[in-house]
Amino acid sequence: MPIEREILLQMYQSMVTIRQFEERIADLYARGLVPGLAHLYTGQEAVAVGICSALRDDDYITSTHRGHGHVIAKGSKLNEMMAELFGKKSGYCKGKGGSMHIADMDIGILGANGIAGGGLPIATGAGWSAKWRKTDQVSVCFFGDNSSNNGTFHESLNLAAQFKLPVIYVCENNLYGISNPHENQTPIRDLSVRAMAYDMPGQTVDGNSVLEVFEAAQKAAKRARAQEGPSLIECKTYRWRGHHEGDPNQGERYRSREEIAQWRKKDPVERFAKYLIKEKEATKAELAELDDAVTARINESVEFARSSEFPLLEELYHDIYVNEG
Ligand SMILES: Cc1ncc(C[n+]2csc(CCOP(=O)(O)OP(=O)(O)O)c2C)c(N)n1
Repeated sequence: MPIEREILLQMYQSMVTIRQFEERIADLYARGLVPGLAHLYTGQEAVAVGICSALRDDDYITSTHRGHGHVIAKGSKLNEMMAELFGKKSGYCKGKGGSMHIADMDIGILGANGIAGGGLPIATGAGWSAKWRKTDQVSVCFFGDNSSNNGTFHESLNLAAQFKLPVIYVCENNLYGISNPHENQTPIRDLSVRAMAYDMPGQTVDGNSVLEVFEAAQKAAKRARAQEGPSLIECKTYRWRGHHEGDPNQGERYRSREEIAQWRKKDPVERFAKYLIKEKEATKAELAELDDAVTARINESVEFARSSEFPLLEELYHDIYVNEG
């Protein structure tokens, strides 16, 4: 079925927002304005947007240490995100969490997570809760190729398959775990074959094609809502920048400049823009206008973050423990 123009343009806008948000973070980080760690998602935008475009607002996602893309695609607020990255009081976690701790319960974002594979049991639990409550909500778990070697991956998939939980496991295979290439950490090439061990559908898709990812996500969401159980989608993609901004590896150490250049040619954002123009869904000028509107939004969020206050030292231990009394 053809996808409505409005949805296509929303997808484009979301991809551009992720790209621009992160480009700005790279710059702000280099200027020393973003404390802590920032793991950028640049190059992987089609995965987050393709998956989240198949979800409802009340569906759940869990995210990773490389989480800006996932949470923007699910609809998180840019001002609060930017302020959190600046360590300001007006941020999602009052400035005490930073890049890896964006959560927004109102729109089903159950949290980015600094623990590799940490989101897998959380998404599985959310799926179980939805099944119990008979809400037909879907729970999506984003995780990396390296994290799929953790015990949490196998325990979660086993549990979800056994109890037919409405979960979509989305493995973003960006070919590296920190500096360790895929072939040095995992004996199989396509991680989607692991689905077979848990009797669920497994599919490998081109993670740089937002439409291919979207189609796979729609199928998996339909299956989940029909109580038919979980699915595993592996998206092959690439991260353009180093593991984090303190490791701006651009080809000197564990991967070559040529490899990075090859993947940059497969830019998911540019590719989608070309598709929209070719299919006459938008003109070049319309897309440029959209890009400018996104830039204005990002500028606004930087201004919001800059002009916000840092939390007070006396508040250091506030909001850390739940008050059970
Ligand atoms: C349980 C745990 N083990 C190890 C680490 C250290 N660590 C941080 S990121 C990372 C690699 C993650 O690679 P992958 O899951 O492929 O995600 P990517 O960074 O490629 O997006 C590791 C091992 C961690 N954060 N948590």
